[in-house]
Amino acid sequence: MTNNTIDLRSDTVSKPTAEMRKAMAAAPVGDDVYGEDPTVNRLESMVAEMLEKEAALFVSSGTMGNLASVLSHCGRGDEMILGDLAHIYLSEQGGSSALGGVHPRPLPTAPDGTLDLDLVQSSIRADDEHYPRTSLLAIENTHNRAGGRCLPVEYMDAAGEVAHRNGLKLHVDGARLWNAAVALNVAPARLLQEADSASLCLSKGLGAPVGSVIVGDSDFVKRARRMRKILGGGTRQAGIIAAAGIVAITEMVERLADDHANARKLAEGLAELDGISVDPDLVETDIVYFELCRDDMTPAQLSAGLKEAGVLMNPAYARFLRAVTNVGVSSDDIDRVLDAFARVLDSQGGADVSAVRKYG
Ligand code: TLP
Repeated sequence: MTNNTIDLRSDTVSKPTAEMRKAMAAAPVGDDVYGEDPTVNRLESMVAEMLEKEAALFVSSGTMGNLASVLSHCGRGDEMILGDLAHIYLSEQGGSSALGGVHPRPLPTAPDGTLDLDLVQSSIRADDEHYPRTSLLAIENTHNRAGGRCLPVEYMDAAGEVAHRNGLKLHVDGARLWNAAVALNVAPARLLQEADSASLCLSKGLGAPVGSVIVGDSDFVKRARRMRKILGGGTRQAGIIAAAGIVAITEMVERLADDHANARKLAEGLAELDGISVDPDLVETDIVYFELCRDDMTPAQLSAGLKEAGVLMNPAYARFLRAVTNVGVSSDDIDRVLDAFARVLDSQGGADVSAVRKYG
């Protein structure tokens, strides 16, 4: 990869800013398993306050955040309702069933990332010895596989209402909740008003090198802290990385609007190209899924051709590829990406696909 490479594989590839590196070098630290790391404590209380929840917990990744949350809500044999395209269901190794014995009940995900709440209601099990106990509803905002779509406030509230009316908890995989808040122009706390827990990533669009934060009430966070420990996530002088997280939540949220504008610009440019199908109006945040509609080129060949032209993006599923804008990609870069596309689509494939990695 050269310095000129434009990396659209994910927003996870974003690198820490100079300000983050400075804050990391200067961070006061202590042993966080003793609860004595002042920088971790500060990050946790800032996030809890920002999201209007009683408490927060710094964890190593979005996967750990979701897993610790699900296992803090559900016992072995409990059932969790979630979408069949949810990241928790598709891309986290089935950790909640592998490690916690939690039974997943996947429901169809609508194109806008929502679940039909009538179907959620009718899928909740009756109290019968044949059935698992349904104890959790998990939703995702923004929804990755739905193309970064935002679930609006009304839907978030309604999901909480269905869950609570039936004695379930609501967990939100908010890996990109800040993107949703910026795109919807609403406070992130408002999106989580009815949520019992949420996991938010610092190391995606916000650019921190490592980490996620989970939020909820104090009892939940106490259970999640124990869960984090058994998952091997009790870290020590973690203030070094939490310091970058503090910069992320204070300095990097508003600029997500630039990533969203760049994603829209990319989608609009792609929509003009023969052989590519995408609806730019559905691009609400930083993620663009688009379909390659050509018989003479596979998504892996397109990806490999783009790589030779200095642009990285991954094939996703079927004939779809995914591009994710991020802090390392400028509006001018999007022009370069579109030029590269025009050139690669003009060629007849033939690029070496052996190193292409699939996402999704
Ligand atoms: N998504 C990643 C990876 O799956 C490759 C990506 O590039 O989009 N929830 C959602 C909605 C996510 O998109 C992800 C990561 C996670 C959770 C997990 O976060 P990490 O990678 O920090 O464990």
